[in-house]
Amino acid sequence: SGEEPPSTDIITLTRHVLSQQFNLGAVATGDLTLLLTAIQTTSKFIATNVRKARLINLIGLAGETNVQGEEQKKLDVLSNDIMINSLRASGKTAVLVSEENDEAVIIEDKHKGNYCVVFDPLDGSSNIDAGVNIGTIFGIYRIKSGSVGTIDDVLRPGSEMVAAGYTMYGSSANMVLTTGNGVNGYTLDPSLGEFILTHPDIKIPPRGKIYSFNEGNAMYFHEPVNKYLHSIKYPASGKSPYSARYIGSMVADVHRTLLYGGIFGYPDDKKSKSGKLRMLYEAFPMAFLTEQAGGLATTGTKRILDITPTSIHQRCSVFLGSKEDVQDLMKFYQQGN
Ligand code: AHM
Ligand code: MG
Repeated sequence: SGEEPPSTDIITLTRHVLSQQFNLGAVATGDLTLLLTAIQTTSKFIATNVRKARLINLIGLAGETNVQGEEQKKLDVLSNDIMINSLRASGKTAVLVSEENDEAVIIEDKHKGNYCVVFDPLDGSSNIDAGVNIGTIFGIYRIKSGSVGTIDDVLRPGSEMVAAGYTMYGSSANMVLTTGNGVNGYTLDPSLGEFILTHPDIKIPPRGKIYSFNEGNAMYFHEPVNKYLHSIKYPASGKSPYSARYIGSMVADVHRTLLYGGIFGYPDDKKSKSGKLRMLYEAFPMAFLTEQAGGLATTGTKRILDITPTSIHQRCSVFLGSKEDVQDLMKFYQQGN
């Protein structure tokens, strides 16, 4: 009896990404690995502060002054600041787009690198006060050759992203990442301060049993969506209806969809003409991860990753998940035409 000795061959995120980059041979300079190291640091910082916030009641105090007379920052502001500072300091970025900033951040020459990062520093913030899972979402483009770094480097189809991922802050912090060669999940080991490979080569089941929509919007949904939802709630006799699961935190809803299968949707509707989710830093990264895990991501009629955005905070309709479930949904759109 007694404890098992610890493994002395742990695969950290950095080791894993480096090994994948080695396989690319001459193409890899290590720059992407360094950039991902900066992103990991921001996720560790945010994970720690999400936890602390619950203890020291940081939440909701933005704008008020504490005993030292310093301004308290809300978690989303804090998360945005750490990301901008770390990404700039990495020396690997040229353009940053954040949900928290109206304008893109163009990195000055001294710190300029070859990558552009689009991100939502803390998504699902309406869930913070209830302690529900929240997350950071990011996508990475390489600047176009010859470019000095402008918003044109990010107004490109999602299919041109070189990497994308998210970190979910829950009972543990989980980072899920693709560099275009499958999807891997890593869990933060707080004692080591390292993300460790825990979910290698994530594949979405081809069909699931769960649907994840804010069905409270059904009165606004377009007909194909309501017909699809009806079909899974009232299936042909002998079949079981789907289960509903909706957290309202995209990272958590997509994380469950990647692991268990099923369909997540945030459609455009009669009220929200372009839907709610942001194309660059919500839809694209999640669509990239979903496709890399063997699933599909569509607006209902178009592959999400094929769209070319025309502005950085543009929204789009999103359905993603198990291949067969998303195909079933798309059939209702085809019938509607
Ligand atoms: P946010 O960026 O303001 O946090 O909004 C994005 C979030 C997503 O995490 C989630 O999928 C969606 O909004 C939920 O919206 P709703 O509350 O309308 O269902
Ligand atoms: Mg968001």
